[in-house]
Amino acid sequence: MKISLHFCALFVAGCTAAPEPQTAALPKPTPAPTTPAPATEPVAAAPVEVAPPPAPPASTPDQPTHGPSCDGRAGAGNDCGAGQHCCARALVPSGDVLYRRLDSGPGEKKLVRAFYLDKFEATVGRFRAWVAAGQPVPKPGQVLHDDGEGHQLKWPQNGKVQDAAHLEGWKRYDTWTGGDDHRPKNNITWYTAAAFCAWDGGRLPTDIEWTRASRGGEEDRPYPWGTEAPSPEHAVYNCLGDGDKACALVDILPVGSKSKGVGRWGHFDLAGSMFEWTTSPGKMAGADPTEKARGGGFCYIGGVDRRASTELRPAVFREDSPDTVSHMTGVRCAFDAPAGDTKPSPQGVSGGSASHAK
Ligand SMILES: [Ca+2]
Repeated sequence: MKISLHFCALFVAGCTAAPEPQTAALPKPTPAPTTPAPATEPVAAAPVEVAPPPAPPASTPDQPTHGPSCDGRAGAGNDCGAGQHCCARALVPSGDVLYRRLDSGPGEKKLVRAFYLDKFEATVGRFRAWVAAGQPVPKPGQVLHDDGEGHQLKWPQNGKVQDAAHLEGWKRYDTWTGGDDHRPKNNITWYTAAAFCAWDGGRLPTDIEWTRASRGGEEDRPYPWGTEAPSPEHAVYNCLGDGDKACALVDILPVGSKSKGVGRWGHFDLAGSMFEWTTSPGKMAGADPTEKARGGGFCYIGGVDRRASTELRPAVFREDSPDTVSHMTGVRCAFDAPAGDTKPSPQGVSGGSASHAK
């Protein structure tokens, strides 16, 4: 099934005809396997170890806290989302979310501790900074996330990331070679995403954290921006990035292009653009056969597949092997919030991230 859809995508030129993962970490597309097993093993990068993340410096609305991924190059400076910092983070204050697999049903109320979340999906430029730094990866056994309740997520003994030669994917939609480093980086495995965030001083958001940001927490929004029906003003979806339904690389817009679709706490592109890898604490990374990615994708809806607009809802996810790469999947990093740091970000402040409560 996947194979036929894939070939359909190649020759009908419709990204939407291939909603399934492109399970090959190769520059050129190959038919996907019919089993969940990873199609290829990403090649291990040079074993550069991640230094312990530095303590986050105090930030102000004009000088957001950020890690080494924003080194000032294109797509990694003050040039994302109408002049905001590409590494700007916004606080998601502690509170509840109704967590449910689908939109129906009451859901299960979950308390989420305060955390920071990148306002933007991680750009190509930020990944170039990671490559320039030697593609650091965590040490085996390094704690990637501690939820404070006895659950830790650790980097495994055999954790592999894509090396620089394997960071490009299906050329047709490849942002790595696409010429605009303000686009979100796609074609990354879960491991590559997790290593990138760890190097940047953060981690992957948990699936529940991501859902709280996207639903606006207690407001339980049907869409990140609220209740208004989706339109191309809200999100990058349905291959409408360039205003035309034909699917192409130009439909993947620079991050932060849809200010009308910003979430309750200032996050862009929570619906549409890329699916974003998430995780759950309390295990060894890669121990589960699949990981979830939420909040995409730029070409997931419509076309041959004709999925409904409800696909922009926070409940939508894809579940892939952590070795999977897809032209529709990228990442947005999360960061632990220091104790007492609970003030939401001021909205509408250029480059703003949350102020740190003292
Ligand atoms: Ca997204």
